[in-house]
Amino acid sequence: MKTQVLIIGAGPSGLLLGQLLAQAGIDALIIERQTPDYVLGRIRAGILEQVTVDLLHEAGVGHRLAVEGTVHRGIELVFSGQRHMIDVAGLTGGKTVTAYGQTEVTRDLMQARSAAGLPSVYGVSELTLQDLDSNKPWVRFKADGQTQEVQADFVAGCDGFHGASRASIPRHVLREYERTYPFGWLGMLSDTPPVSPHAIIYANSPRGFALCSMRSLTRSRYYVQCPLDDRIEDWNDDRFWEELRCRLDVDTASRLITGKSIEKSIAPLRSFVAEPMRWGSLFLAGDAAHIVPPTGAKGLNLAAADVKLLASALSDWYRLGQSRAMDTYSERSLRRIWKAERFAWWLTSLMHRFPDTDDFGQRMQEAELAYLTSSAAAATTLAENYVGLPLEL
Ligand code: RFL
Ligand code: PHB
Repeated sequence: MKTQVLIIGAGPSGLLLGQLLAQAGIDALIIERQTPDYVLGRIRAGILEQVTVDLLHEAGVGHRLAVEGTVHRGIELVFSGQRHMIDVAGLTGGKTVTAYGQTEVTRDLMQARSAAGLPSVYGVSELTLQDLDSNKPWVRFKADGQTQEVQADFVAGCDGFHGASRASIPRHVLREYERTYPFGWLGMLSDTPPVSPHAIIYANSPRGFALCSMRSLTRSRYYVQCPLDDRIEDWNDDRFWEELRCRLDVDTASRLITGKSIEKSIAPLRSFVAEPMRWGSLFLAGDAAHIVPPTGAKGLNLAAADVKLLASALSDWYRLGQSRAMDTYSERSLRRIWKAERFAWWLTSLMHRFPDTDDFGQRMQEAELAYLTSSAAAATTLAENYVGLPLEL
């Protein structure tokens, strides 16, 4: 079998790339290890930058987002037992973020793909990537018990942090930068009205970080920082709600509406960048190339930005025969990625309790938060990073 662009992974990166390439008249085949239901069952990101919202509209998958997404003009920071609003829109000339779950973005993209009759193969295994350093790369995989081979002009590695694409780049070519954090996030989803429907709440407390987010006006998403070796079984719903309450200011805690959880999961936190993002005919995008701790809500947004640059680079190649945008893809993407890495690392460091955070460390975090919420200059640096830096820097 042959295709122009073989996309590995049907997460948000792979699906959005497939959609943008289809609009540009470029053939693409998506192969995915899991089933569609499994992909849709992973509860992950919830906050979309304006750049991502615009891109989803441009890709023709913005109808439901426009109706069901909740626009947030600010965020709230809780520290020293008090809640403070950061007027993100006011500080960035009107830019906002939108609460709309990654599962919904994925569902919209999957539906657009199947409605257009575009090809995807789910449930692939034993994937190997071949001749990536030539202009005739090909892959072999198993699907429905049959071994298949596909040749392509280009391969897009959209297969996430644990995928096969990055692992196919020789060690001497790839440079990896990594930091792991000594705690995780315990996330819980519940069909209860969000405690703060108009702004995400980020809380710093001596007991650790907490986050109040939402998926809709009737579905909440909350997180608490937890030790990495905690297990889900250690956290029944009552313990979760109690811990969350303890980390919030009294007013927010008193307004919290609790209920039965419908999902709970523990995620480790990691910062990671792989350079370069291109090797021969292989291009990496999204979590395959970089990971940020979720504190800045940047992961999915960075993935969307990579895909935008990659789709337009591939379109320049097929439409105009120009390779310049492809040749500079890695460098241009990485410029923005490193800035987002810095922001996510900084906000993570500011908001969490580390094993070596002593009383002095706690007061330093609180002093920085007090500065952030009282200085327009400081608040602006937070706001402009939170809504997302311009696509091309
Ligand atoms: P994904 O979503 O991991 O998709 C990769 C896909 O590739 C498949 N795959 C393979 N397919 C074929 N062959 C193989 N060998 C394969 N190996 C893997 C996988 O099955 C999968 O379907 O990567 P992608 O598309 O790059 O998307 C990235 C985002 O998922 C990720 O960055 C965000 O979820 C991060 N994130 C957040 N990002 C935000 O922008 N805003 C947020 O509010 C936000 N919150 C979060 C988050 C991530 C979290 N966790 C669990 C890590 C909150 C959490 C808790
Ligand atoms: C979420 O809604 O899942 C969410 C929101 C903000 C973050 C991370 C996750 O920073």
